[in-house]
Amino acid sequence: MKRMLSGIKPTGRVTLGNYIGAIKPFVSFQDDYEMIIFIANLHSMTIYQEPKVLRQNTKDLIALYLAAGLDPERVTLFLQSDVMEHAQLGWYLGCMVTMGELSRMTQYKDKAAKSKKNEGIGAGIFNYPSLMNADILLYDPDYVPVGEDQKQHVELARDIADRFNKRYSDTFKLPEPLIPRVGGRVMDLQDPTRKMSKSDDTSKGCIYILDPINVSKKKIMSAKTDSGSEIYFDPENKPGISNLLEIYSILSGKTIKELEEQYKGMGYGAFKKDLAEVLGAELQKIQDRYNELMSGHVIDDILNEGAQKAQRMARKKLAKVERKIGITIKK
Ligand code: ATP
Ligand code: LTN
Repeated sequence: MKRMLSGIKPTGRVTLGNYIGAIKPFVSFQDDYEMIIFIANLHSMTIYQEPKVLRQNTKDLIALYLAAGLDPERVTLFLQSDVMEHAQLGWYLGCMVTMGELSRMTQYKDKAAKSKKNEGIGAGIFNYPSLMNADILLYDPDYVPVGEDQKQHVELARDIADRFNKRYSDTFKLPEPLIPRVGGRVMDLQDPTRKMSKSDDTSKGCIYILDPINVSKKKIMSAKTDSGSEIYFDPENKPGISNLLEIYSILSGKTIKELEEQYKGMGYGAFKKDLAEVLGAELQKIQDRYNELMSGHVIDDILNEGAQKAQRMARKKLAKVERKIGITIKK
């Protein structure tokens, strides 16, 4: 069975972008792949997190993974901070990447541009890809399913793995990013030229999975659409409606072609109303299951078991790395 690995940061309330671009695909992959999924809480520290809020976001994220259908019997689910090897390998790999490579990462460039002038940019944002490289390379995954915005980081992990293998000897598998063809970049509903992002200041264009259902439906109804009234897929000239078509396609299981056919000759209003209903029904299912999970104690047990499994794999790989690079002096 091929192996997949991915992570999500507990940096804010989980959005429809995270759900469509990451969580929902993970659930569909679990039948055919060995999955390793973690909460990237070390990564969340690159931006200040209110401790109480971080704790809540972390719990929410785990419960949402499970509520969306991830099966802990088949998937290794854990907190990144429970497996110290991530930080340790991150250090070694950070010594193998260049400042130039890190400066070319668009996520760093975007976040640096957005950061407030007088506060400076935390070094964590710059160094972050090294930790992400370690997250990936510790487990030898074949694929790393991520949204479009993370492709560059996975490619860097591949380059660093190759560099290490050539400098020492074959140690890491070269991972491949896996980007959903539809839904890899869900756009903001009010500004469909920007990615829907949980750490943005405005929330009008962003749907949160745990928001009251009627609030999310309203956001769909007031999503910015384009001039003209026809419904067809054309991200360049009709970014608003194309974004809604992608969301609808993923939630309904229908192809974009089928949806274009179904809504031929109909206006934006009817289309949005149906999409709002489909979204509402999916969110309701997730929220019901989430509420059940949050009232029990299963989450702690699942995380303990996940951490133990992940530690076993990570320790083995780190020990191998440390032997190869000469850190270990025992034979
Ligand atoms: P931030 O906005 O704080 O950077 P984020 O939501 O982009 O947060 P993560 O929580 O780490 O960052 O993202 C988890 C996963 O969700 C990643 O695989 C990412 O590519 C995917 N993702 C995030 N936003 C979107 C989006 N708008 N469309 C599709 N996938 C997305
Ligand atoms: N950088 C990612 C989150 C992340 C990740 C990973 C994804 C951290 N480590 C390893 C895949 C594999 C983000 O910002 N969305």
